Amino acid sequence: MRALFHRVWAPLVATSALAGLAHAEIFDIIVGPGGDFVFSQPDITIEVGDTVRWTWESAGHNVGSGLPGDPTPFFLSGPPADVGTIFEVTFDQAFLDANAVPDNIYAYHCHPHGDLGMVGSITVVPAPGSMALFGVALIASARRRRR
Ligand SMILES: [Cu+2]
Repeated sequence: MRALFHRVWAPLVATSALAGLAHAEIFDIIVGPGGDFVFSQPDITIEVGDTVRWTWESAGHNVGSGLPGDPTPFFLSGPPADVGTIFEVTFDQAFLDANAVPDNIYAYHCHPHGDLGMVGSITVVPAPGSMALFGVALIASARRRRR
């Protein structure tokens, strides 16, 4: 019975972990909507593993991490670009580890228009499923050790 339990549990935990990864979302931000010097939803909160996708609705903008006049090297779309440009950043654990900032808050701005208020921020929080899965894995391994 116990052997059966563990034969069932291990694949279940592995499958759940994969399902968690598949839940990563894409958050869309419009760059320069209506020709205004703004981002459509400048300050957003996402979960680890999610992707932010900026799409240019007007020309002459870019997206770079950091504050106006104080850029950081974490991400940069390139020079100011044309309508239809798309720039994506995936804020997975590897990105967070390589580009650590306090509270996982990534400020960003448009270089030409940052001083005009074309700024935003991405706050990255843990995916709720990740801790639950961690708990399940701990319980499974504890039971295994007790055999
Ligand atoms: Cu701009």
